[in-house]
Amino acid sequence: MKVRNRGGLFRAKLELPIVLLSCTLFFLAGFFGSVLLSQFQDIDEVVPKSRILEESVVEEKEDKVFESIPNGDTGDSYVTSIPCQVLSWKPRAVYYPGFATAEQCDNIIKKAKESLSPSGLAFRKGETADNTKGVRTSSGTFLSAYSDSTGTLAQIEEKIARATMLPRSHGEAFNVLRYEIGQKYLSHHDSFNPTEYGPQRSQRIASFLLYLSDVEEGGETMFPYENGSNMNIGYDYEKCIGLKVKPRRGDGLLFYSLYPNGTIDQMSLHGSCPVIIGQKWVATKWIRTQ
Ligand SMILES: O=C(O)CCC(=O)C(=O)O
Repeated sequence: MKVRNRGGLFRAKLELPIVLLSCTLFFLAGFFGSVLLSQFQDIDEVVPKSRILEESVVEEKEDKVFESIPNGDTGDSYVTSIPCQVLSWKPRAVYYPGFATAEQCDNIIKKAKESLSPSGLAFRKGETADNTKGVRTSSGTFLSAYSDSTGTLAQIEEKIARATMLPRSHGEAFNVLRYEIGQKYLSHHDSFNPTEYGPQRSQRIASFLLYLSDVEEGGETMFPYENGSNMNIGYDYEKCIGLKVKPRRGDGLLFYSLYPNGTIDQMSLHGSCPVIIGQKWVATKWIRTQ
């Protein structure tokens, strides 16, 4: 009895720490398990599943080498791609990082410097140089591809035609612009509304801007009416608001002024914010219906 009692006491003494230890282990396992689980849930919340899917699809495509198929007389026998980012559907605006090389940008600036003069405007009925002073304060020049012996403008023109699938023959000559500190272009449409400008034989469908320089501060291309914003507030055309695109040397920006049905997209209103620090160079290619 005595022995049994001592053994029982010993077991009783041992049971309590074992129970405590087991409880502690269960608690710790539960605690760390829930912390780990909550971390995975956080990742799911930050990166929605659809985006993860999209990214993996894009990655797969990037790794893949696409095989060409038989081409038509005017097509290519090889597969190419021009990297781009859709910035907006309202207006339709697409960004093309690295569209031109630094050397191509320098060639265009060098050529443009030979013939810069104050930028002009197309006047609405009643507008004159006097009453539109301050609307567009940059300097600029028109350069056609055939006037450029380096071949740079022809290469860029060809690439723009591929990006837009609008033939080179529909493009106006490049309008190369230089904005110095404080210079700007107030918001405007590139298309010409016949009720303001009179009947139009051909209309500007799209504009492709090739940024030829970085700008330290300011000089963004802005779309104040992006996605319908600021349209009903009596927008002050001087104001630099809405979707803003910061110029970066070699990058391109395409936007459409007309809807596919040929009417003017009011949300394509755009302008150049004043340059605050630095200098802005940009080459604009306006593309027309004919
Ligand atoms: O310089 C810019 O960013 C805009 C130029 C522009 O609006 C134009 O050339 O029509």
